[in-house]
Amino acid sequence: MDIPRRVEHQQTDRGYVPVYATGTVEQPWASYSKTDHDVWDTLYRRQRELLPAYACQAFLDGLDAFGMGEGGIPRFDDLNEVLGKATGWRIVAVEGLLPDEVFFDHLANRRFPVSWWIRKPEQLDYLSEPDLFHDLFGHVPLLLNPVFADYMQAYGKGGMKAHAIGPEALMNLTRLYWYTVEFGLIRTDAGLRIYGAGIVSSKGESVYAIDSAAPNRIGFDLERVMNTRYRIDTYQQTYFVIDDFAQLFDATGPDFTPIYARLADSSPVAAADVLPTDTVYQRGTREGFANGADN
Ligand code: HBI
Ligand code: FE
Repeated sequence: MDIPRRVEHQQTDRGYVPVYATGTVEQPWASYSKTDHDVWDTLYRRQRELLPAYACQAFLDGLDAFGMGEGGIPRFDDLNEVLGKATGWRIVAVEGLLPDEVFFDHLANRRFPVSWWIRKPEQLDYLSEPDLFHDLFGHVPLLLNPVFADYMQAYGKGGMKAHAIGPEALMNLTRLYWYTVEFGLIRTDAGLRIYGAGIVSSKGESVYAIDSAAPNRIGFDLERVMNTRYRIDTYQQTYFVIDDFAQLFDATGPDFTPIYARLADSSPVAAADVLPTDTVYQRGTREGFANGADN
């Protein structure tokens, strides 16, 4: 892909630094190279083969409803036809990670930002920021599920409020996103399954999150999740398990302000810890856990 990612220059205390533009763009579909399409096909095929045994049915149904596996990078306009009719959500193409308040405003208005560029072949198994495959394959299929789609909008509205309250509230809310939308597990009759985008878009973590004896798997509790630190550089040390998407949506019902106030007085829980009050599906062996700072 030879299209440059748009940057703007921002005045900061370190001087005039380039930052990626935060506005939406048109998906430059005609400019994708054969390599770009091949990267999509490789990643899609690999995950589509693996996930029936690991992902929840709602994710698999969403993937098939979009027909994302027809070959080559899907056109956002085609997907928006399906998405708009189903839950009123729309994909918007962006340069990459957005400032929190810009991101929350998109979610609050049923717009999901998807990076328009896709990783290089040499980045197949890891890249440091969300690309088109992570955002489109990982996040968009579940937006066809009405309850999850409502949760994502409620989350965005909560984000706008948290942003107005301050950084501690924002941290609590970012942890909620991390342990649900990105790395969440859900109970099913067939056992625990994945719904988090960060897991389903990763071959290694899809298997690890369900099969490994190393991580904890703990029942979802809103305040426990908001108060738990996380790792951004390794597989998760703890996964939180919801009973169903309604539990997530219901959790966004109450006003979070008193919760933020309570959490401000308590120290956060380390990513690897298990509390006596936890509903424990698995107390992990912690084998292979890297030491070092949780986020
Ligand atoms: N921006 N484009 C994009 N995609 C994200 O997933 C994203 C973001 N900005 C902020 C962010 N996620 C996290 O801070 C969430 O926890 C809100
Ligand atoms: Fe993501």
